[in-house]
Formats: sequence, structure tokens, C-alpha cells
Amino acid sequence: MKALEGVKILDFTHVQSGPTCTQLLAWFGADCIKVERPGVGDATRGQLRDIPDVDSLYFTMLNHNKRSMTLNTKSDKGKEVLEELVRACDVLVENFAPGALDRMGFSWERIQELNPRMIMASIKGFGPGPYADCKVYENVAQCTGGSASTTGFLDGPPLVTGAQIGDSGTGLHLALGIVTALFQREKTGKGQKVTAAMQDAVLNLCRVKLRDQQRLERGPLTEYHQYGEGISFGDAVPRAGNASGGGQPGWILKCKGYETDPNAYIYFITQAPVWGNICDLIGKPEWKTQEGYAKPAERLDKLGAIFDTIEAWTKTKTKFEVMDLCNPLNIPCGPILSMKEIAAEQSLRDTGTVVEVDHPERGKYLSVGCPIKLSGSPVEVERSPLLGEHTDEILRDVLGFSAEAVESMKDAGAI
Ligand code: CAO
Repeated sequence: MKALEGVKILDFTHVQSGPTCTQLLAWFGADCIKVERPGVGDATRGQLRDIPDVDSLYFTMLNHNKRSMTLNTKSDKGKEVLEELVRACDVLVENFAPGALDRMGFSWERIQELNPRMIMASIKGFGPGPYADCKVYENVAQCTGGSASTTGFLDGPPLVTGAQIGDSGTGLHLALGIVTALFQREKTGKGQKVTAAMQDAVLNLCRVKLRDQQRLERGPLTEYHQYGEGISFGDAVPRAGNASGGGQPGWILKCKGYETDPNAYIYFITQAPVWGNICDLIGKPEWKTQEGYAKPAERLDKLGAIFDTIEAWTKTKTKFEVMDLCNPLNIPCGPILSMKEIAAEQSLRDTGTVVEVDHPERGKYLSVGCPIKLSGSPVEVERSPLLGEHTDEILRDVLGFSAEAVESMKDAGAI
């Protein structure tokens, strides 16, 4: 038995943010019915293709364990089917541009009329306010949610991060909203509207920078390297390079081979309780007692110089050797792993975090598996559906259509 067995999701999502949410629900056992435009489907099927005429990895990696049906929801017959799907399902998830569902004739009021138990979950770029009507993609959310202004180096422009915190991050937030609403429905018998704005989700993930904004009003941010370098602070949180966002200073340091390998680096944290271990390891035992180095607060005005000294040591070792030497001494550090290294990492395969999936048109490919592990609801990653692969099956088995009714839908161009 799977945790969400019996929950039917009307999956109206596309691109990345919404599909990551419904993929998680599908991994937990929900029956996820992805509704796509006939002949077109989710735009990502055709984006960034690596094999001609085959669903892209972009699409396949976001739509595992789902069923696909095609339906023209702007045709009269299509709208009738959609009404029946709303009645039959527990959750509707969508991430259309603002107003698109209303224009289709499926406002929240109408959905409640059709099915008072329905949980309607939406992702939009922004919440109510001046930008509520805007279309939004990943990097817009990173820029407006506080991530870009705080990412990068002090002397460089704002930077976006490769982690899709706007899309996949918001999908994750929405999934929690949905299961919470399902839990509440157990007691009230009623559905509700669940919304997650991408700007809000990014800000939620950037909360330490909002923390720093308020600290800045009371004085300089002493753990930012610019403090030690004597560079004054402005009135907004600056970009902190690779400084740690927490109370234990850290930085990315070069390791052996960095001249030719762009990922021969390690993140090194000078955690206060193991300062003595660090000093011994890098050949600076005098720092353990020396004034200006012995106490964490004394070190803050020279973090850059301290990390330069540690780097002189890490440069003599590979990133994995540094890891092997630091871990037994409880010194937290992390090698910069390339995607190539991650793809080959056996322990990630063993836990199902990276999985190999077979697809009838593309063959075998790698994907992420479910990062959340439930001991009572194991995840088996199944390939993404072909466009409309399950249309007939869903009309018949979920909505009870006869074979003739399915044919007449086809003749009317509604599926
Ligand atoms: N049958 C008929 N029409 C359909 C349909 C179907 N099965 N599915 C969708 N459509 C229609 C919609 O009704 C809409 O029509 P109208 O504009 O006439 O109302 C149209 O397709 C396009 O929808 P869209 O505006 O959502 O798509 P877009 O490509 O123009 O915009 C995006 C994409 C992502 C910018 C926009 O959907 C958006 O801002 N979504 C919210 C934020 C979000 O999730 N962004 C993350 C995307 S991942 O980076």
C-alpha cells in the first residue's frame, strides 16, 4: 500500500513547478491524471530535446508515475469531460498563467459547486499585489524572491543559482499544502484552495538573508568576509560569495588538481568546537592558543586570511583526501561534486535517489528518484507517459464512458 493510494489528482500542470509537485504526489501513490492539449501536450515534451521526436529529458524527469490524457478543455465536449473529472477527483493542481483557468470556465467558485470536497492547488509567480497578473519563470522568481541579490561575489553582478528553487522549490511547498489540506478534509469533509507563489517560496528558502537584513540595521555582518577586508556595508544585504549562511564560517577552497579540474574544490567549515583539530591538521597548532586566533570572535576580522592558509593545505590533497582526513576529526566539509560524479555515485543509486528508467522511445536514462523516503510507502519510479497514452483508459475506467462515447469524443476533436 502507498501513502496516497486512492487519492485522484487532476493534474493540469505544465513546465516545471507544477509537475514537480504532482510527481511527488504520484510517487507517494496518488493516481495522477495529467491533462494535456491534444496534439501539443506539455510544452516541455518538445523543449531541449536530445533525441529527435522523442519526449525530452526535461519532460520525462518531471512526469514519472503519471497517466496522460489529452483533452481540449476549450471545446464544449472537452469542458463536459473536465466537469466530470472535477467531480471524480480529489485534488486539482494547476500552474497556468493567472486567469487561464477562469477563462476556461473553471473558477474556484465553479469547482466548489461541482465538487465541494475538491482541493484546488495553484502555483502562480506572485501572490496578490502589483505583479499578480505576471507570467513567471524560474529566474524571475529567484530575482524577485531575494535569491539573486544575495548570490554571487561582492564585486560581481547578482547571480541565479542552478538549483531550481523557484520551480521545484515551489512545487515542494505546494505538495505540502495539498497533503495538509487532504488531512484537514478528513475532519471537515470540505475541500479548500491551496496557493503557493514562486516569489514567496524563494523568499522562504532565503530567510537567512532576511535575517541578515535586520542584523545589518544593528551593525556590520561580521561573518561576511568583507568585514575582515575593511569594506563597508551598504543598506542592503550584500552578496557573500561562498560564506556560510550560518554561525560557523565556511568557504570553498581549492584542492589538488584545481588547475585543470573545475570541480577540484571543497567546502570547508571552521566549526568552533573542532578549531583545535583544524589547527593541528593544517600545521598551525599555535593558532589554538594564539591571541587573535584562539576564540571564534577574534577570528572574524581575518576569515579570508585564515581560509587562505587552510587552502594552502587543501591544495596539497584531492577533495576526497581532504574529506577522508576531516571527517574522523568532525570537521564538516563537502567536496564539490560534478553532475558526472553524482550520476556515477553508487550510494545514490542504492537509495533510489538516482534511478535508471527505461522509456519505450528513448531507452534508458537517469533521473532523480524521490528524495523523501517513507518506510511504509516505498517509491518505484515509473517512466513518464506518452502524450495521451491513457486517454481511453481514463475515460472508460474513471468516468465510465462506453467505447462509443470515447469514439464520439475523438470524432469531435475533443481528445
Ligand atoms: N486545452 C485547451 N487549452 C489549454 C489546455 C487544454 N488542455 N491546457 C492549457 N490550455 C490553454 C490555457 O487555457 C491558456 O489559454 P488562454 O491564455 O487563452 O487562457 C493557454 O493554454 C496557455 O496557458 P499559459 O498562459 O499558462 O501558458 P504560457 O506558455 O503562455 O505561459 C507560464 C507559461 C509558465 C509562464 C505560465 O503558465 C505561468 O506564469 N504560470 C504560473 C507560474 C509558473 O508556474 N511558472 C513556472 C513555470 S516553470 O519555469
